[in-house]
Amino acid sequence: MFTSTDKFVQAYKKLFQNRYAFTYEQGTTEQQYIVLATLIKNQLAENWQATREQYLNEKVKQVYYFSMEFLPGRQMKSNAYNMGILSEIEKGVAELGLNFDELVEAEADPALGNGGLGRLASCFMDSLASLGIPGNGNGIRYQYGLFRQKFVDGHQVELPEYWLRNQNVWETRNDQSSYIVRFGGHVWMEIDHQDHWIPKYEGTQNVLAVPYDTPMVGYRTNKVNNLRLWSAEIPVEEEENYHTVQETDQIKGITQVLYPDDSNYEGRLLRLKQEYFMVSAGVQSIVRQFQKYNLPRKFFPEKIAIHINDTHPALVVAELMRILVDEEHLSWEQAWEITCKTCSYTNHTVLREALEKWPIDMMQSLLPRIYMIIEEINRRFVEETLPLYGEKLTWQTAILQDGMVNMAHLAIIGSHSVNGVAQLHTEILMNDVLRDFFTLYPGKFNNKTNGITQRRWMHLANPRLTQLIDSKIGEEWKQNPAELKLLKTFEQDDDTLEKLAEVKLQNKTDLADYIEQQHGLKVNPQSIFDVQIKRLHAYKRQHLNALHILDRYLRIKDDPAIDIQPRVFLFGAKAAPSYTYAKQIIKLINAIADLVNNDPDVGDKMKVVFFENYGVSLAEKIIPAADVSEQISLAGKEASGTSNMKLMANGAMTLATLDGANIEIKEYVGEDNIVVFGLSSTEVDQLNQSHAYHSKSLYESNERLNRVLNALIDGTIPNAQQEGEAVFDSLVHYNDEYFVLEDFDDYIAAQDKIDQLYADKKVWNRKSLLNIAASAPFSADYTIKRYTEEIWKAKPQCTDKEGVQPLNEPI
Ligand code: 26V
Repeated sequence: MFTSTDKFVQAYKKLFQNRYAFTYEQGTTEQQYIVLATLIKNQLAENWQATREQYLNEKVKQVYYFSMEFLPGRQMKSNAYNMGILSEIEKGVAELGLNFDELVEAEADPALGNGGLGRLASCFMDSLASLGIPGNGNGIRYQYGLFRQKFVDGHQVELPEYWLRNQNVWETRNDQSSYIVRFGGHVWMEIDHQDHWIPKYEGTQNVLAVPYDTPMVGYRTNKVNNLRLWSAEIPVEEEENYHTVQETDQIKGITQVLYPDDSNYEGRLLRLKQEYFMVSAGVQSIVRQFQKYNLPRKFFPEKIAIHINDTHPALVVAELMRILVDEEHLSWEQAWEITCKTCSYTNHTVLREALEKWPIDMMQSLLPRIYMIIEEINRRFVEETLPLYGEKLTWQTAILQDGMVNMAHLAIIGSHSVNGVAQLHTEILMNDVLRDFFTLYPGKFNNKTNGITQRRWMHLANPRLTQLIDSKIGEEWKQNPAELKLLKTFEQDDDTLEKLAEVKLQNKTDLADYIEQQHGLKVNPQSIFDVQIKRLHAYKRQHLNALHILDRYLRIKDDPAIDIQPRVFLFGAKAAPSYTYAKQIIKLINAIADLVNNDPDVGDKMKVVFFENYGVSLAEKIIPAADVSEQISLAGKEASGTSNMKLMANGAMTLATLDGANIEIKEYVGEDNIVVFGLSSTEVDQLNQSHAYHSKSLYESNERLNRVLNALIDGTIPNAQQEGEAVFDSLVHYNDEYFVLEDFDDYIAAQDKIDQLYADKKVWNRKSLLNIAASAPFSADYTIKRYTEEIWKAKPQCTDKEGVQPLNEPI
């Protein structure tokens, strides 16, 4: 890399001058950032090229992770870190007299996803690269990311997020790998002189898919993977046909904006266009890559694995069939065998309202050839299944149902593997949501519990903790996370526990400073920092958290001298713009924050902060400072959760329902080191089936609950009357779909338990340490290792380090 700080400084000055024709001292922070990032990108170009060429020459099996969403976070620091040049760079930047942290913050955080699903995809990219697995991301280069959230009088307001305003240093436009994607028009089949059925197209709208490639740098490897994001443009040869701005905007509009709703599926034509656009461009580029391998086509599945991240890219199945049959002239049977062996699918939700179904007429008119292929897949599926399993099961599993194309069914039928993202979630898929498919294909189903990259979420976000861990167990855990369990040997060591508490306090002090600067609110870092950060959704039950806050507030009002553990309640959440109830909950919590934060009776006993514009960069600030991790979804609804893992790895205690990966967290950390409450998923099922739940009688009979709920509507919370009533009505009059009232007492008791535990600092610090020590199994490196070995069958190509060792027995 740079042989000396001097060399770095020279290179920086030169590049700055070349780029801007003035000196770096005269530049803006953005310009100073751009030059630094460019310098770093230039350093990895050689490895990026070498990796691509090696894989091509050696015909290595490649994984393609298809996802409509990626949330990579800022990349400069993590790239420098993974390349092993971070401290060198920091030294050089200091030498230049610049502030490194300011340059880091000048980078735009690409919000090309809604939440957990997109962030998971990016953690997986990091692990693929770090394990040296030939893995490619395939997605969309949205011009506008997820809206920027602002609060105006406590209401969420959405502003456009134009993340490309400054140059995006990390991407490289690759025109030579552009493809045409066809929409609409008419298709008919003709036989050619070789007796092949060939589709003929007329009147299609042709869109050019241009790839922008971003390097995915592995931690201390010389391999650089690729994230390919597609952008829609007008094909050059057709430019003359477009006369008005409206016409050109219609094409570019395909990749203009990310759909901001991850809770409610809506059959919008533009969304279907986005999905096919990404799928078609991605599959075409894979087929081109395979052609370069110069192998018989039956080797396709031995060289290519395509992963379908949720149903959004499920059209991969039909598009691969189309290319193999129409363009490569394989028989249907050959093409189908290749397709099923190549594709695999992950389900990320059991919420029925989020399951994708497209109207047949829409699919038929937008994608006529693709629809013909889906019809044929469905016809053959029904033909095979009917005699073996009968009408009912066949009908329930068909792809075409009630005038709709069921995308999950397409993905399952066309894949050799179907997985859930936590043990409980996979069981619910097998026994309930996808039960019929489990009957048909028991061998396809498997679990892959989610994971997180410790590089971003520990090493980089929490350097103080990382240094403490290094000083206690050495640095091997960074390559081999299982080593983290060695921390357990320090559970009775006062010195270690005090140092751990000191790290947490410093992180909390940093966050308190940030809160003061952003919100003008002073919070005491000695309080419990209680954190709930995730999309706003009724099933995640931020309103249960709010009821507890209200209950506490009323207790303090009863007796302002009450001896209570001081707490700061921290929220970060965006609501889908059309999700009225979620927005009402945001407004309600903001109003409660106003009430609590300005009441002199309350003082330091309690504060409430709702951060604006929660995303990856904010998460990096909040997570290292958390004492309590709120994971309070109704059992059976949260597929996995991943903030639970990040918070645990940073020493927070989990306050959880038995849902998603919380169950596995409990198994690893032990029941003494987590606080669990609430209904189990089986109890939820029973209550639903028996129709025995009457939330109104709980409201009437439970005095404490009665008082808290009344506070929503009796003027206690100024400025949120309407929102208070909306929440009250859903909980009391509309029978509380997510059993908030049923879990209320148990939740309050769990919160009191947290207070008790925190009161004994030594006990608390010990539990915090044990959480960190038990967090290794949630490293995405292990998750990716399992995907690679059990589903994708790809091989690590690391040359300069060992792959991650198999997970040892959990502690
Ligand atoms: C759904 C939809 C519906 C149609 C329009 C756009 C759109 C965009 C995203 C989604 C995704 C919903 C599924 C999802 O995000 N699931 C989350 O996945 C995480 C990673 O596996 C997991 O930790 C969370 O528990 C799960 O809610």
